Amino acid sequence: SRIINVGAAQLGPIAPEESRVSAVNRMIELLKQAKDRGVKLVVFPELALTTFFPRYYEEDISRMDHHFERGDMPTPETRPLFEKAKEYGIGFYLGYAELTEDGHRFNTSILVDDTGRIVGKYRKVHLPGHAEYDGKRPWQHLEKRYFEPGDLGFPVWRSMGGIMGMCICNDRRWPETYRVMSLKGVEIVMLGYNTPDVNTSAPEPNHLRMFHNHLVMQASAYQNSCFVVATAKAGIEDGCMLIGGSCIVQPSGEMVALASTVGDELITYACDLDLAKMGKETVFNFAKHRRIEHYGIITEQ
Ligand code: CDT
Repeated sequence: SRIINVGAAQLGPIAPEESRVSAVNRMIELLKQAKDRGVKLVVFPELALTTFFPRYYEEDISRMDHHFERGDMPTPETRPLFEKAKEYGIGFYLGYAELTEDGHRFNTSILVDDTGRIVGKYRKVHLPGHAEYDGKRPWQHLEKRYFEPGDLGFPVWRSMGGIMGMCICNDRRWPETYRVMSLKGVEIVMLGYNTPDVNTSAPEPNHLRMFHNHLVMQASAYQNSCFVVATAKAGIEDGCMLIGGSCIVQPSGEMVALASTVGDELITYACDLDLAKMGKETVFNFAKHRRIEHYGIITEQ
């Protein structure tokens, strides 16, 4: 067996006026808990340093730039998180808004290994929501306004004894996300999310938000024989409720850890990566069983 102790470090709401320093201190507190529980890899949420700002409209998108990180990680405000994680020997996934030197904006996550080295970067591919102000919604979901679709694809990285992949929030609803990574052998898919408890684009009972959250990740973990470690930013942010439900799913599709609050909370599980290998060598042995001659339409317009 190849066991890696993994944590999903859920964050409660981050108010619009809350500083990055405060958000980082909250994450460091969760890291301390992770260390006490023998965790080696922690997943933090999407856009973990700020409030979920795509709910606000600005005509001039540069007026949102204070929510973005410029230049290389770690920034001065995030450096204490990197240092603490390195001291504890814990790797982590961190989501943040990225503004590149040449002016591109992405919804990004990075993977930092247990020695403090940044081993991977991912930029969100499936941006949900809309680009223009929508007066019919109680609040906006303007990811298509503030971010460009990710340009890095779905890489995987050999790190910390496993094959690691990342995606972000809405990506988890798309089977291609997992399949592309699992074709590269992914064993742990990490993701952070900010999911409002109301679907403002169509009438839908609120309870379906949590159902769909777990449905897609459990089905995808099974169909791709991988672990999924999913971490919410949860609770009421400036009047907008974000679902919790952070969880760890094993390759059988079973949920093996589940958050019980909508606040700062660490959940953990000892993931045996050989469980992922088993599925990849049997039912989901892609080389043996896929019938790609029938799949062509998937990559056509
Ligand atoms: N952050 C994010 O991607 N949230 C979406 C909300 C979908 S409704 C616009 C999600 O998939 O949870």
